[in-house]
Amino acid sequence: MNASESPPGHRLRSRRMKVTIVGVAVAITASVTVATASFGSSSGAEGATPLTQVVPKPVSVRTTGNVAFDLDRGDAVYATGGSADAKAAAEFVAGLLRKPTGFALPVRTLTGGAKPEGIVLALGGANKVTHAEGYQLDVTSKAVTIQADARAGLFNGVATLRQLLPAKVERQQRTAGPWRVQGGRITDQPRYGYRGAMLDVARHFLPEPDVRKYIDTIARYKINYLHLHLIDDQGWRLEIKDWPELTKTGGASGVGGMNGGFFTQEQYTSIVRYAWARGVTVIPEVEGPAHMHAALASYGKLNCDGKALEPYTGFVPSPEGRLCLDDPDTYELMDAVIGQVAALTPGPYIHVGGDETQDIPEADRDAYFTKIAKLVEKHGKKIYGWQDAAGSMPAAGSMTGFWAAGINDDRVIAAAEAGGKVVMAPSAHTYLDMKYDETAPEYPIGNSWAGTSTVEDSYGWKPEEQLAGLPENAIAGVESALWTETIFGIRQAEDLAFPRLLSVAEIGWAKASAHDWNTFRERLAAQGPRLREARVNYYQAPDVPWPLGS
Ligand code: TNX
Repeated sequence: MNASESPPGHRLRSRRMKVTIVGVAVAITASVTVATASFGSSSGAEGATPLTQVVPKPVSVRTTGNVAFDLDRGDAVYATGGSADAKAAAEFVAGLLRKPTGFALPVRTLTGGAKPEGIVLALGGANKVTHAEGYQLDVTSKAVTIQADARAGLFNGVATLRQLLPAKVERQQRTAGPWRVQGGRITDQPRYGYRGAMLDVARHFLPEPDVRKYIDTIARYKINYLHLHLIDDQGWRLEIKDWPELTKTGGASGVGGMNGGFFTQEQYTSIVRYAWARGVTVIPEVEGPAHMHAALASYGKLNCDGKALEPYTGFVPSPEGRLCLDDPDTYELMDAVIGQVAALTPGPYIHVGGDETQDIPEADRDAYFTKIAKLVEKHGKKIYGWQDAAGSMPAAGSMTGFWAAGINDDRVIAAAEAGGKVVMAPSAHTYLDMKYDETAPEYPIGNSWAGTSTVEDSYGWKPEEQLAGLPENAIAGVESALWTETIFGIRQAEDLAFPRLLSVAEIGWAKASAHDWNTFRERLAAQGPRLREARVNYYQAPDVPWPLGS
């Protein structure tokens, strides 16, 4: 519906009928009318979020001065006919908007001649967007049209639209409009195809609703991969059929003996589906050959001496958590785990760990990952591992997670030169478990071995400058990591992740020339009320000018 064309009195009249007995409310409504009348003639977009306020920053934004779109009761969400992807994006956006608006927002098929009123998800079409993740978003008085060439582009367009609607759109209860979007056009595509968020559910288990909430938030900022750290010394968090002790014994607790738990295969599948329905692909991590104390405590036969370890609840890595590298049982376990995880995961990658394996002789490390790589290939997936495993995994088609210079650098570079890709997750900037500041209110949550990290620190880095000699075209993208040794539950997780994860999202999405802390912190501040409305906990970092009350 048309904000600039529709008589403002129309909307106000119906609202006034609802509030006739509340004199004060009538007076407020009247004063809004005056405000709209006095400024509205020059701008039909009164009160709308500026198109420039999006995080991560879009490639190009053009505002059409006095045009705005108002989502109304009679509007629908249209999807290109015959496309399951367009329908999925349409269902997603309709599902988001129905609760706060109270509108029916039926999903309809887009037909050739008709001029739709509402939200349009158009796949393909005349104005081709050339990047698989790119989109074009056009706002006229009649419709918001998101055009893309592929599913991912549509979901990225939807993430942008969410931020252009008023912050109250994030509410879970029905709320009065207007649901106004500034007129104009955004044309956008990412710098990198990989924008990941790693979540450690092993150190302290985070149950399904917490993981879903995390997915909801990362999807708002166009993060397209959720890397789930499912296994570590302190906990085994995924049911593996025929190996019940892994979760019974290995999943019973976490750091400090707290927060045990695990996902059944059904729960894991439902997380994978939930993520995909929001444009996020799950990458499961099967750790090894170190950080495997939970498995070694679950089965005696996995230990070189045949005796099960006591479960480990310490904070630092277990000194005993190394698999028995020559034992066939080790590879029987890994075949079962990788096979089952691959079958449950539609995404292309399996992460195979490699954390803290530098003290394993290189030949042994190579032998282990050669066997693991064969299993990953046998089960139809691509291999992803921490930089410690670089050079031990076959380079072609692989992905390496870089977290600090000085570990295996030559092998990381050699793998990149031989066709492997590298994900940049420098711990000093992207490890979300680092404290913001030793004295900040969230203390004592968080680690500090990579230093403290302010929001500005999380934004102030360049992927191409982290490892001298790394070919730039080998960089697949960026990843933020939230390790949970110090974290209990989603509120603490969110406090550390937000807003810093938004910095990493922008570093990964926006082109290098667009990175600018001073304008970013303003756009970031505008996310405060949105996160608040969505009941996402975030740290009110002093380096960001949060609006009053957010
Ligand atoms: C490093 S860098 C780790 C994790 C810890 C984290 C704590 C890397 C691959 N591993 O095992 O949880 O530090 O900040």
